[in-house]
Amino acid sequence: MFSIERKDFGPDFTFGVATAAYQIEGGQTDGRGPCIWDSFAKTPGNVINADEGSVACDHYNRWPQDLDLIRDGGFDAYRFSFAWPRLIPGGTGAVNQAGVDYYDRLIDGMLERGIKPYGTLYHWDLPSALQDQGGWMNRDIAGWLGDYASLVGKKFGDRLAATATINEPWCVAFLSHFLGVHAPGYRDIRAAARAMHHVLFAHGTAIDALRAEGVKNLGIVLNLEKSEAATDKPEDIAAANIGDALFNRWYLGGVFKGEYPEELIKVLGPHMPDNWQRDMETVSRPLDWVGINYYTRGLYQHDASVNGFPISQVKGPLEKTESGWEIYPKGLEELLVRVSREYTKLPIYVTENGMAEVEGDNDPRRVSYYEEHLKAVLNARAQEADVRGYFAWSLLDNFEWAEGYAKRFGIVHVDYNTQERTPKSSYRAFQGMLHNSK
Ligand code: IFM
Repeated sequence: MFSIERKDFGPDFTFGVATAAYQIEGGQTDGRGPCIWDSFAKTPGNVINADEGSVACDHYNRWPQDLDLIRDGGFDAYRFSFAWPRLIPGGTGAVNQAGVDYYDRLIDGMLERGIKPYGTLYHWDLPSALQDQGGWMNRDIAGWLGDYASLVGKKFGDRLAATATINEPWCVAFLSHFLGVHAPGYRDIRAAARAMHHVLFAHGTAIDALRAEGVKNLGIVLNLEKSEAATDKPEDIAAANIGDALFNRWYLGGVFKGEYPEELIKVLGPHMPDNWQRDMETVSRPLDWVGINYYTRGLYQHDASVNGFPISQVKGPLEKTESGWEIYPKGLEELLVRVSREYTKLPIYVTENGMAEVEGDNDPRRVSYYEEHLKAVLNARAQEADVRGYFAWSLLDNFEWAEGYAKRFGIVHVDYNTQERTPKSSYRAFQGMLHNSK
C-alpha cells in the first residue's frame, strides 16, 4: 500500500499506465509490415537471448483483458502507441484496414471502460521500407511522419484525449544512431547529428499535420535524466554539463526555445543537415503539454579517451534496479521544477516512470519506488511545477528492447508461456490508492 492518497494530487490529476506497440502487441499478421526492430532483433548479438516481438504479450488479441486490468486498477488513462507498420505497412502509401480496425476496437474499448486514450504516434517501430531510404537520417522523414500523423488524426483524432508525436527522441536519435544500442544500430556521428535534428523537425511537422486534422491536446514525450558530476572536480562538472546538453538540453532547447546547445553544435555542426537553422521554427511549434519520462540520473566524469564528447558515465553508489539504474526520486522532483522554471509553463505529465525488478508478483521494492517518485511529483507541484498526471511504466512485463524479456517492468506479471496475467503488489498498491479515494 502507498502512504499517499489520491486526494493529495487534487481532483483533476490523471493516473494512468503506459505501454508501447512493439513491446506488447505481437500480432505481426493481418497485413502489418516489417519494422526496424524486427530485423534488428533477428541480428545475432543485438538483443539478449535473441528475443523478439512477434508474439510479445499478445496484446493484439488479448487487449480486452488488458483494458479490464486498467479499469479494475482504477486508472483514468491508458498511454499506448500506434504501430506505424500496422497502419501503413510500407511507411508511406497504402493503408492497412485491419490495422485501422484494430485501433478502432482498442480505442472504443477504452472509452467503453471509462479509460482516456493517450496515443503516441511513434514509439520506435519505424517501417523497414523507410529505413531502406535512410530512416531518421533522411530529411523526408518529416513528410513521412506528417502523412502518417494525418491518417491517425483523421481516423482516431476525435477520440484521443491527448496525442504525443515522438516517444523519447534521445533514444530515437542518439541511442540508436550514435551509441548503436537500439535499432537501427548505427554508431556514427553524422548519422546521429542528422537523426537528432530530423526527429524534432518531424515532430513539429507532425504537430502541424495533427492540428490541420483538428486534433486537440498535442505534445511530445521527452526522456530526461538528472545529469550530475561524479566528483566536484571542474572537469567532471563540465562533463556533466555536456551530458546534460546531449540528453536534456538538445530536446528541451529545441522544442521550447528553437535552439540547440552551442557546445554541441561546435562538435556536431559539420555533420548537421544543410540549412538546419531554417527548420527551427517548425521544431519549436507551440504545444499543449509536455510529457517527461524519468527513470534515473546520469553520473559523468571527464574522459579524454572519448572522441567528440570527452565524457563517460560512472556507476553510482545508490541502490539500483534490475536494469542497474540508480533509484533517485529527487532527480524527478528537480527535473520537473527545472522544466517548469526554465522551459515551459505548459501542463507537464510524467508519461513514464517505473523500474525493472526480479520476476514475481510480490514486488515491494517497486511499491516503494513508485511511492517515492509520486512523493517527488507532489514536491514538484508544491514548487509550482504544473504536473497534471502520472503514468506508470508499465502495465505489463514486456519486450524491453535490447534487454529482451529478461527485464520486467510490469505492475502485472506476464507468463510468456501461457500469456497469463497476474497483478503484482505494485498494481494492488495503485488500485488501493485509486479506488479508495475516487
Ligand atoms: O521500455 C522502455 C520504454 O519503451 C521507453 N522508456 C523506457 C522504458 C524502460 O526502459
